[in-house]
Amino acid sequence: MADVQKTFAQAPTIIRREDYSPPAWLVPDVALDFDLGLASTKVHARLDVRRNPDRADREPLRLKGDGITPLDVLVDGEKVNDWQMEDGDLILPLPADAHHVSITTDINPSDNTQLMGLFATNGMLCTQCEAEGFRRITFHPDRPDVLSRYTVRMEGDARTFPVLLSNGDLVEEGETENGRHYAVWNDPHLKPSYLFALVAGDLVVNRDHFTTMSGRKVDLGIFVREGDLERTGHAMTALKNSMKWDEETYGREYDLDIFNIVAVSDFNMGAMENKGLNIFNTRYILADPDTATDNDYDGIEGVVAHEYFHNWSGNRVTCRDWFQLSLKEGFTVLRDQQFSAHMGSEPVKRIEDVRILRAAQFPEDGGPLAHPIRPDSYMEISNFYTATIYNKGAEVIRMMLTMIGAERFRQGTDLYFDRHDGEAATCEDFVRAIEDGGKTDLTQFRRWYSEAGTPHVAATLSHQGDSAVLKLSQTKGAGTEEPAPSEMVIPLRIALFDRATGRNLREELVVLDAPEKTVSFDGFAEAPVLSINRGFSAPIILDSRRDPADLAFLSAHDDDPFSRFEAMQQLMIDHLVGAVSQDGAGDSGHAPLIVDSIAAALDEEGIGRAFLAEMVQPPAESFLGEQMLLIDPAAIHAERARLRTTLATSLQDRWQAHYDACAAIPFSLEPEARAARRLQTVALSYIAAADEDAGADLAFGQFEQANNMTQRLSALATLSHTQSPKREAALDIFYQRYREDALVLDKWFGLQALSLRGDTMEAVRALSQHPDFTLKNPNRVRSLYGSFTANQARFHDLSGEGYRMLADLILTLDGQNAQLAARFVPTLGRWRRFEEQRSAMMRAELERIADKPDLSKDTSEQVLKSLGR
Ligand code: B3K
Ligand code: ZN
Repeated sequence: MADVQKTFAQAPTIIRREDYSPPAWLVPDVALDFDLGLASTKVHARLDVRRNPDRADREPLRLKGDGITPLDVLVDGEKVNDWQMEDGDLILPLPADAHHVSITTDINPSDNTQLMGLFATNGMLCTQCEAEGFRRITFHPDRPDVLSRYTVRMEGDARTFPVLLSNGDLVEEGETENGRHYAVWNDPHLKPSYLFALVAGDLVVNRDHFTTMSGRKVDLGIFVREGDLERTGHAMTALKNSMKWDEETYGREYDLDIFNIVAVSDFNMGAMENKGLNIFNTRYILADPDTATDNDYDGIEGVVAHEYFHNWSGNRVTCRDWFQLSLKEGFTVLRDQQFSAHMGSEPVKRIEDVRILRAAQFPEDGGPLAHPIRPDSYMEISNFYTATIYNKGAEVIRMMLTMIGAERFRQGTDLYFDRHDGEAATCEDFVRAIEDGGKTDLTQFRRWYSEAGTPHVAATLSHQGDSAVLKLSQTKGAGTEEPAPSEMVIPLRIALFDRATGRNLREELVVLDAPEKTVSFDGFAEAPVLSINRGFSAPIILDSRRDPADLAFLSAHDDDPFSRFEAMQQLMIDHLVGAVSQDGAGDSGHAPLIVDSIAAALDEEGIGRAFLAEMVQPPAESFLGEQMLLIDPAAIHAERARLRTTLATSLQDRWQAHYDACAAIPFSLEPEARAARRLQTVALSYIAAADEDAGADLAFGQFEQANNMTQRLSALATLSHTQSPKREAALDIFYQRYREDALVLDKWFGLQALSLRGDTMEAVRALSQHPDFTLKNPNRVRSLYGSFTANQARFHDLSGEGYRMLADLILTLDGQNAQLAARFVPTLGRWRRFEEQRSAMMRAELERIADKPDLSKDTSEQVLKSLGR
């Protein structure tokens, strides 16, 4: 009996999309009063509650709570005692249709290691409420379809908390007694509780302003800790550029007089789009050339834009329930991708986006945690902030754009924003607005919202008489025992090239919307070369057997840069997959063709350096693994390294020439200089692959002379893989120089965990005991263990030590930061894809985690699903 009860108590409740019903009570107004303290904050919440006229039943008021107890409860000003607690929630019977409910709670922000709700970080207070953190502050329906107007008063010690911020406009501030002060903020916009934010602390501010398209002046502020102000310029520029771009591209104007950003160092995610008060991980705000790489600059620009764009896609139009998460996240990712492409290089940005999709989303979609972009059920919503919801969600909306064109898409989004402004909407509302505004029919296209899994498309081009005939077919569940015909709507941009001249003869959008389709192109006396899924027009896996000579041709002649890159990648994939499956007999592959094609690209006049840097790198080991039925990480690593060595030695002079040309360009943040650094990094790694000692010498020289973090770090990364004595020297110099700078120290941890040296496992274990390592800071945890799990060759060591170390980490973290702990589970969750020995060890570690009593809901869900329970 005891066991049955235990199992019952442990099995987390499953929340289902089909069970949605509108809220029983609405809360048009919320007034919050905070008496601030790091160890004790008293929260007095006054909720104006009304029965929802759409609901006929007379439910009591149920307010969600998580780990809080009410100190007192008042209804219409009178203390009441007839409330009950159930699973942490407060249930209050209410006689009439409208009441004022006041509740006081007392919380300890310093004890809040989950970093959800109100928590203390570096002597300041800040909040994170999405998805269900508000209920850790006070009792509330805490669901995104309950929208309220918020007034927030906070009071606290003026020296500890000189800055007091919340959403909306500052309406009053002043001093009280005993060195205390207060501020009152009012947000005129209706918002769900997950967008509530409060910050109190000792911060300095970079102030600027932006004039909107209708001529309104908006005060902008980026709040950081003393000493960090100098590093906020890039984020501010990114913010202003985002505001302008959203006006020009989507017609969206900012709607308050103030837009503030606060940067904090302990944060579970990248940033949070709270209305008028975005809270950021410092990592996505702080940058200067001495401490941030070019990639960091791009990350900041993209995340600042993403959070800003949420003001419309997320805040003005929010989600009805959490199953609709992709409504705001998928659309906002698409918007930030478009913005970054506009600010930088469009093809290079597309290559990066596809790399991320393939590295993070494809494995998820093919594994035990696969879910549609609009899931049907969940146990813990925090587990659904996934690459599927975000990145595949963006791809699905991008396909709509591809099919109807920019103008009609804009008419669709205009209608969406008009129709649903101030509402909590659904994915279905979005699709309908695109249909109505964009004058199109997306009936069948909607399958992308309900089906998980990456569709596989097979394409063959044959030549008959004067026609080129393209045969397409699609399947789902490839790699499983029963691949089945599929009926997704798949827009494929194609082009046909003349083999003799390299000219693009025909370009078209072919929409595959049946299990099979044949399209004929007339007027081709000779068989053309097919370029397909150009620009990655659909998030699919192309199964076609491509002639290596055709791929080499496209890598040189395709006029879509993405497709050139793709052809080169495919050539390398075919070679490496063949080499791995032939068990080391990879010489029979396409290595000579790859060498020639890359040589040609390296010699090509006018090819962009940033693009070239992408083009010449083999696909990631994780993505190569995806192409195989059973993954053998050691074999993949060995073959990939072999190809790299071949490229390195056969093209040694060219790498050196490019290296020298790039290194000669003085530092600036201009695109040409950045592109040169990107290529220089790749060239350096090839130089070291051909000759480790020469590479280490060159890298050490670069390390010593560098006047910026990009070159310093790429040199250190190259050194980190070597046995050179200069490696330790450089790591030590770097550590001494940056030991006080948390974000740079994260790089130092991460780079050692990514080292390909045979002793990396021991190094990671030693680093976990380093005085600067802490499990309390999510960035630091990710920098060491996130990097190590990405190090396919070393993490998947046959000893199984890597798996044990990861499981130990998850078990330790689970009690203190469940969200962070659960994020590490999917790595082990891939166990079924690995060869027998590794697979068994990974599974055993999952079992060990599952056996822990009191496992968090977050980790349980991921572990149970990974084990197929
Ligand atoms: N909406 C937040 C993510 C919240 C994650 C909660 N576990 C950041 C973003 O996507 O913009
Ligand atoms: Zn987002």
